[in-house]
Amino acid sequence: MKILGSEITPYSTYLNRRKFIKGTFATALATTISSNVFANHQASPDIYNKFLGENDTINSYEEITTYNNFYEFGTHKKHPSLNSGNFNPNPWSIKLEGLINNPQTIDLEKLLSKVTVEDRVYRLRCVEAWSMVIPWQGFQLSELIKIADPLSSAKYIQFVTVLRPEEMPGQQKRTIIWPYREGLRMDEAMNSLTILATGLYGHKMPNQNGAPIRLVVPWKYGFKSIKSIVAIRFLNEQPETSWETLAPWEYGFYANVNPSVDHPRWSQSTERRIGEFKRRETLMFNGYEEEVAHLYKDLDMTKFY
Ligand SMILES: Nc1nc2c(c(=O)[nH]1)N[C@H]1C(S)=C(S)[C@@H](COP(=O)(O)O)O[C@H]1N2
Ligand SMILES: [Mo]
Repeated sequence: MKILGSEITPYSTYLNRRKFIKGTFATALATTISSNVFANHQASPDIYNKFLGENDTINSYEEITTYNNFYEFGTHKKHPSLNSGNFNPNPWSIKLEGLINNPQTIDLEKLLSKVTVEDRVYRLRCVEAWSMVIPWQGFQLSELIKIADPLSSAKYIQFVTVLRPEEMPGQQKRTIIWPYREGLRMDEAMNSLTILATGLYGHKMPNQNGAPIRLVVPWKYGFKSIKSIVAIRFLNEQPETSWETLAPWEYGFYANVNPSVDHPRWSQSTERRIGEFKRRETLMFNGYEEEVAHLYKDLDMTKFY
């Protein structure tokens, strides 16, 4: 696979890159992406303008791959990049189960031949009040849901991360209940913003970012975007999720980015964009209000945080 220059960027080039406006950068990026390993990958520069605001610049490859949350490899931001070298995500398959017409274990390569992998640049807002802008490659979760063909009784989806304590040193400690689990309501899962990402910056997904396939739900706090998924379950009840189980007063099932609902231990009204000094105002639904606000018109968002 072609190695992007950004992986070995000298400091001066890196500083220059940060100044690029999104349009310029997007064009350069799209050219590189055309050599992507995925045969069905479609690079489209327009997507960058479609998903980002005027003030957004894409974070560097270094930032995105060395400042991570992935407790399976440790609890510090540097741990995932330092400790994920022994994780081998090849080959990979995903079990589709529960209230569906087509239960199966689907090989990832086979799945990728059935879906449309495309570029999506999204803001990622962590509940810890930092954020980044990440150029993903992925496909809409709705495409996988169509393959599974859910029964009308399926109202929720649960996602499960792989359990491999021998390759994931963090799983040898009892920081959370393993494996990591997350969930969405069916309409959230079907929303066109919700993707399963298989790469970033034109690379296959790095281990520390959730190789080989992870969820990205850009209007929710980062912990909803579960990594290294091995099972997807269709359920008629709201599923248990790792963080809500651990501390329900701090982390809700919905976890919609909301500047007016604070975390009990800190404010959510502003955030630190990685690479910037001045704090930013946090946007309702992380700036994706137009696309998703209608999903919650009947929900008390202070109660269902
Ligand atoms: N399996 C798993 N998925 C996970 C996590 C984790 O610890 N384990 N951390 C979450 C959190 S809190 C965030 S902010 C994002 C971070 O994604 P990134 O490292 O690619 O930026 O991953 C989410 N997905
Ligand atoms: Mo997070």
